[in-house]
Amino acid sequence: MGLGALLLGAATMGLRAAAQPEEQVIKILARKFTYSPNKLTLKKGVPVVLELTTADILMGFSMPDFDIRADIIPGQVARVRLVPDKTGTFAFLCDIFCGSGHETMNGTITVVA
Ligand SMILES: [Cu+2]
Repeated sequence: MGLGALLLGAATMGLRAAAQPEEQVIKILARKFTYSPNKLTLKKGVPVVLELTTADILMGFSMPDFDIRADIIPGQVARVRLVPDKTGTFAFLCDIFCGSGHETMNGTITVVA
């Protein structure tokens, strides 16, 4: 969290904006009934932006352990910022019923120190 807060603070103040490392963007494509990728590894305290898109119908993205969720609307990009503040392996899942197979639509994010 410390490093993330520092970076964010500097970026907010506009200090040497060009020299700031850009936040890592991770694209996740949802489709019946999978996410691709469905396994990610992140570093604790390092912010990332998840760019969520769907290849077919409306999907959800829910990660209760980090209190984030989004609708993934066809034709749009849903952006979710995440700063993992704890280590472990955490599940994400589709929380909008999308058909037979919806129940198995999930993945994990592993956060390492
Ligand atoms: Cu679903």
